Amino acid sequence: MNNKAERLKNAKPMPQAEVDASLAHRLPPGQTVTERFPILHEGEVPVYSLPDWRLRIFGEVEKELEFSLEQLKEMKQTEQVCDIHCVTRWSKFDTKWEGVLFKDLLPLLGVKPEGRYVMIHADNDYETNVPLEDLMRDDILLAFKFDGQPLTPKHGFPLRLIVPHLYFWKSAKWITGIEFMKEDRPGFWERNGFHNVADPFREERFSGEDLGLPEDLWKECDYD
Ligand SMILES: Nc1nc2c(c(=O)[nH]1)N[C@H]1C(S)=C(S)[C@@H](COP(=O)(O)O)O[C@H]1N2
Ligand SMILES: [Mo]
Repeated sequence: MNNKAERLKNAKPMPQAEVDASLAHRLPPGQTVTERFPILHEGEVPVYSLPDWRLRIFGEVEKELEFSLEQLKEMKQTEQVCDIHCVTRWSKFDTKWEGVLFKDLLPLLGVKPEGRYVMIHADNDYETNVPLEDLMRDDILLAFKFDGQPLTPKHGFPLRLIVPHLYFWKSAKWITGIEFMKEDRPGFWERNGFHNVADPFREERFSGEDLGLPEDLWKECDYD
């Protein structure tokens, strides 16, 4: 099993921070609220030449497509506020994002009826799988901005996905492609000990075995 899943399972319990009773229903089991914004990823923060940046659409589509940043920025931009939940047990309430709703992009993509599963491709060689049905929800965003500002490089500049109802590893930073597939296929963390679905309210952290214990790995990581 991958080290990260192993470390999470073996970590010591951490006391749950107090959360206001009116917000308690928004905090999934085993999570702690943080005001900060931890930075978590594998590998280096990618550096881009923006004129060359493309979002590639491929797999079960009528025709492969590419979108430039300008094309995506010319589309309708939507602002939304949502809660985010990381499998390393931090949750952050009321995060504000802005960008293109996936459901606004989808009609332009010519997806074949059999393309019911999606692999999100990102730098560096990151990938995560989400069923198309999940991405068709009203709150799935290809986000350019966080809190009214362009994404910082560490949080996914120029474009990241936001999938609020699943653990945050599904919200790929630095996205480069959207692949439509006939069959589901596990992404990077999904192949390395993490749950394929990843619903935080059902505590779907790990694949197979029982749930791990609370952990404080994220408290040592970078923030901004
Ligand atoms: N491209 C890419 N996206 C990624 C990751 C990664 O390693 N590479 N890590 C994921 C994980 S595990 C988490 S918790 C969130 C963290 O996002 P943040 O650094 O903005 O908090 O990004 C997700 N998206
Ligand atoms: Mo994560």
